[in-house]
Amino acid sequence: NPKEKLGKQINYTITGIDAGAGIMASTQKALNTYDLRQNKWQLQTSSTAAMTSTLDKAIKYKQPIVVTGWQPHWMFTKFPIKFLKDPKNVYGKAEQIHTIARKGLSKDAPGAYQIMKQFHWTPEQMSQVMLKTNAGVDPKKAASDFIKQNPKLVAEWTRGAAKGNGKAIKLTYVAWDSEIASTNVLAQVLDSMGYKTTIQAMEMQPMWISVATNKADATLSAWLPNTAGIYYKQYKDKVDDVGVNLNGAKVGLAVPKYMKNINSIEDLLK
Ligand code: PBE
Repeated sequence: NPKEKLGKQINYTITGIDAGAGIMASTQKALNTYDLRQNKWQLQTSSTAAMTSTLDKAIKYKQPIVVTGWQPHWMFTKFPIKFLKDPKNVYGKAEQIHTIARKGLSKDAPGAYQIMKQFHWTPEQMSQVMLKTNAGVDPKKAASDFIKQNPKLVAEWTRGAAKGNGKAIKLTYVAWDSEIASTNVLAQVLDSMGYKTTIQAMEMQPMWISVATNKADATLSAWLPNTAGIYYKQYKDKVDDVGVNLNGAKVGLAVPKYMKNINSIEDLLK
């Protein structure tokens, strides 16, 4: 019934993703900060795949829905959705994605370290790879296509870096679409410079632990300052923050654009 309050129409439910994601912790905070919890709102745990499929269905039938949303991600390309304003700044403004290496990598593999330092790209470039993967192309193939199509960029990433001569590099990542893209691209760039790179997907906490305890060489999956902030705070003295690999990421709540009256998180109480 479209005349009902929004909350009632959608069972006071925000459709979320996996429990370990930073965006879930931020959304729990938002439920408190905006008094949503008091007003019956709750956050549903699911997965990125389930969330985007629920969103897809809602949009097909023009039904209201509120989801945890972030960029870069193909959801903003495929679906007509908008971020809700966050006047109390729970999610933070822009996020950067950082490359985090184990301490000692710069000495043990200076060439690989230099490539990691020089590896950064734009949300548009990352989205090209993500959209391909979302369309069913194997992530490795999507990454190698990107590399073939962007020789100048790859030359900037590898400029002046020492060759690997078969040295093993272990990258760890969380299997988000964005990091599947960046990790596969960097792995192939490292291999093209003579490194032997393996990539391993993990949950967020084990990933940070493996870099902090020298079990992995690096990760490209650190959304900061907010989304992975609790892990960064915990491990920052035990890791090497190499730098930003992507600028202009964003995290928040999102709704379809046809929800014209809902433009801010505060509007959820309407
Ligand atoms: N994400 C994508 C992650 C960071 C990258 C927004 C789902 C998170 O919430 O932890």
